[in-house]
Amino acid sequence: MICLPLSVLFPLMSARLELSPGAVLLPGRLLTAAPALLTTLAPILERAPLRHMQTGRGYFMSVAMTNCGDMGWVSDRRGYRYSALDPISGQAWPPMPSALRELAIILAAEAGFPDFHPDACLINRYDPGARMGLHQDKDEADLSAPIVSCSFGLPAIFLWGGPTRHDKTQKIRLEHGDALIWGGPARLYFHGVQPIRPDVHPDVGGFRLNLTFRQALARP
Ligand code: MD3
Ligand code: FE
Repeated sequence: MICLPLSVLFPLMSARLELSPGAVLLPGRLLTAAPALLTTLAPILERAPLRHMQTGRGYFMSVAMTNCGDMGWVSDRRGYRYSALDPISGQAWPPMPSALRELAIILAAEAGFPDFHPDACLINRYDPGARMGLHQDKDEADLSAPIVSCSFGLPAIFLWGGPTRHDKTQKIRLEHGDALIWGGPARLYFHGVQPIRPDVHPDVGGFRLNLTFRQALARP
């Protein structure tokens, strides 16, 4: 009986692509964990349902969002910010499940950020046609902490540019099970997501889910 290492049989599971300094893609890194991770979301979505948030300009986002953790990212006519309370329920966001928190910490460490303390997890659901325009993530207090992103379900074309809105963008396909960690010099790069093509993912369904783990609050 010939026994090959898993990393040889499944090279995807150990691949590590540095997109730019501090931005690391781990393709397929979440494939084995995906079913258990997605299971932890059900009670969160019950207590803090996905919703289309309004922007400062009065439009509704095509991506449906909610949060878990001590803090959650919110947008309304007053703008973007982190809030300890879900504006729909007036209650705290559901706690971040320890399995999710520990996973995010491991992924950050694998990408070279050994001191990550996520206190917020933004949950994005993209139905077919949903997109995210080019933006920066800069509402977090400590921009030296990375953002850890986990993609599930339908694939997306992720766009990433540079430090200004006008920098040329590059495209990368994010698939079910991919982890992407953004930190270091790339932390303030503009990025977005092209409209999701209608299709059905066999395990997840007709949509894309993206979890982003963030350190929203400054640490003492
Ligand atoms: C690059 N989400 O929620 S995740 C967002 O696929 C967001 O749902 C996208 O952008 C999504 O803010 C992209 C990958 C990601 C997350 C944070 C970043 C890329 C980033 C922060 C800085 C630069
Ligand atoms: Fe972002």
